[in-house]
Amino acid sequence: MPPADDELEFPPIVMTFAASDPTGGAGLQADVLTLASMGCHPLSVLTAVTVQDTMGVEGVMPLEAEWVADQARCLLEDMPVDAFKIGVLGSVESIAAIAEILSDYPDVPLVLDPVLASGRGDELATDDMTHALRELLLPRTTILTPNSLEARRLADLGEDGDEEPTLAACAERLIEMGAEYVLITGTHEATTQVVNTLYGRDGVVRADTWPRLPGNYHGSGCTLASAIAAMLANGLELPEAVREAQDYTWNSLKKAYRPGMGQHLPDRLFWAREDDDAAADEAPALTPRSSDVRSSH
Ligand code: PXL
Repeated sequence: MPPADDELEFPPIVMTFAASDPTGGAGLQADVLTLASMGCHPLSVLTAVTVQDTMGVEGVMPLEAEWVADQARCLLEDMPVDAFKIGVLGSVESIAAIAEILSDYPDVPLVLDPVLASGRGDELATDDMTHALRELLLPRTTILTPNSLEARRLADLGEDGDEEPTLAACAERLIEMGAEYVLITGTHEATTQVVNTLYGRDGVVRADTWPRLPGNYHGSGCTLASAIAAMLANGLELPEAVREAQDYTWNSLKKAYRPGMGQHLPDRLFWAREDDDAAADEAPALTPRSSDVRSSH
């Protein structure tokens, strides 16, 4: 019997390797929400479990590398994957196992978000893991998405007198180490606007300036990296994927909410909540819960 039409068509598939963040703000949950919101089917490979709330990380328990590898292999034998995305890695052993798996899929783009610490400063990678990431994953990376602090730490250029290395020098070094493109986000820089710069082998490919938003956000990096993976899986050229993903991320941050006592969480479904008359005719808009309801905490 020929396959039914609905068996022939399905959304692009993105596999994410990430740690669980039970707040739903960052990590695996952020990736799944972003990928689904951008029209992809997410496959999730858990690398570690964290205990955290919107104020900070209380614990991290890496999964055994064998369990990480088995989750990925099992899925990859069953389904075609259009892009990979990597966040928190858990352990040096898991980095090695993931690198080995990726080497079997050389044509599938990889978005590597080098999560070294949470936005609140909790360490999420050891020095050994940073070293393994440089050695084993950078040479296989299509696009690396560090913030400026991560870019400086990963490039490890030292200081020239009192001068910090420029972000352009860090990007150049990271590309020398094997990444095809590096997108350095400027949220941590002391600038009135946020400038995100995409570097390729020939230097700056594009620089996008965004109005700096007032909140303190949890999961913005995961959202951006997943959104890039989603756009690559949808077939966009890399500079265009980066542009679309930044736009999506900025809008999700603009509509972020603060359900707890700590950081704001991006609203990856902002577009579904838009109270626009045309959409209201077709389906009821999702109504946001007023943050005032819980302000007495
Ligand atoms: O935002 C980076 C990040 C990624 N993954 C997990 C996290 C965090 C930050 O806290 O907890 C699981």
